Amino acid sequence: MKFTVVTILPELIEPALAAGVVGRAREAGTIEVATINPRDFTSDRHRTVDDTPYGGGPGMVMKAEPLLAAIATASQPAHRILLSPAGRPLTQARARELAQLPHLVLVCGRYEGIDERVIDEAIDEELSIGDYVLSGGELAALVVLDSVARLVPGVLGEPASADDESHAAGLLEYPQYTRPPRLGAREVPAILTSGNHAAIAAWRRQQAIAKTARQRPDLLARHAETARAVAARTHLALVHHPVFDRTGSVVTSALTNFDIHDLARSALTYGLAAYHIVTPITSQREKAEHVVKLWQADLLPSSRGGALARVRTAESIAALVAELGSPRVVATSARHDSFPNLPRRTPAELLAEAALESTPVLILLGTGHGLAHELIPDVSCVLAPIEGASDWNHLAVRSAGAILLDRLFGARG
Ligand code: 4FV
Repeated sequence: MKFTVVTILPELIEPALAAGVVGRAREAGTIEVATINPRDFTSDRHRTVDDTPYGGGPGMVMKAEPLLAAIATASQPAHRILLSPAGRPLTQARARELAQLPHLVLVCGRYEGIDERVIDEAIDEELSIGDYVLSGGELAALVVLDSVARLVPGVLGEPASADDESHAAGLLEYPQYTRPPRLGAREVPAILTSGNHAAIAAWRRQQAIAKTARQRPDLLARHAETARAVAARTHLALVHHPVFDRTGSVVTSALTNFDIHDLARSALTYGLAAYHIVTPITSQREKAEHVVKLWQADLLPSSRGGALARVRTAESIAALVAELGSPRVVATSARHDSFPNLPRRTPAELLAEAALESTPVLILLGTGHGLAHELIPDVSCVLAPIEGASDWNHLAVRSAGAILLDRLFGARG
């Protein structure tokens, strides 16, 4: 694989390639690294590559002609990348894709940036290594070069070592240990010297999830496998008692047909175990069971019937908790002041915690003016209220339910 770095400071690139796996790969010819200096494509005696910005403003801008001429000399086909804070974040997944390409041209800006017409004319992709501003693109180019080159076959001694490292599977890497077996009071986990490779692999998986949950819950939220696993043991309950009415009195609200259908469809969409309609009123439970039966005839998986097949009824929250066998009970609310003494959790935090457990998760959605919190026992935490752009938050429960499920289990772009 070939890398061409377009930079007015080539002396920043060479040293970084003088050692390490990438340096050795270059010596071995497994990868090729060249630099092209836009200054070599200037015609004035000052070899000018920058000028003042049109429209005024601080600093200088890199001129288009020397850059375009430099980029054009790079052998084709080439994928031309500009390193810029405006670029798409570099990820391990993108590094893996780029390592499949024959030639990357890495264009390094300096000063305030480059003339926009270079991007229009000669850049295929903008990449950023992070939301901060460097004095030049060279360090970012080296980060891309190193993260891509090490994935090129033949560069790493053991290609497999790239498979289960951090981010390879969307999780952080499990803890690593080597000799000595005891360091002061700290011992290497016994499982690792057990020789039981299946158990070691399972331990490492659990440790990777635990570390990701602890240190990068945002990553876990994007880890489809984890979301699917937690969703499959998550139950959604629509609670009609005890809830508040507009005056703050504790009441039993009436079941609506919409709520039966729409939340059932959301539950199926996000792969939940079941959707429970909780009401002490027998006739209301019978109504729900009747609606489900009505749609039984049409049980095509993609049909509404398929969604309703996951609808259950329960007389009370306590009965449902008993039926599920001490699930982790999670309350929801549109208000910040309900369930005052319970911990708040964002969907990512809840997913991270639930990922480390194996118990069912029961999410309570309140009807009316919300769950009568002091009357609902064994709630472990409350999901933070959904907040839109205005402080008006009276979403229909079926909308709030869909939003929360997407934040918990939705595929991330
Ligand atoms: C950068 C980044 C970055 C911006 C102006 C170069 C500098 C200067 N590149 N990820 N963050 N580039 O800050 O890639 O021209």
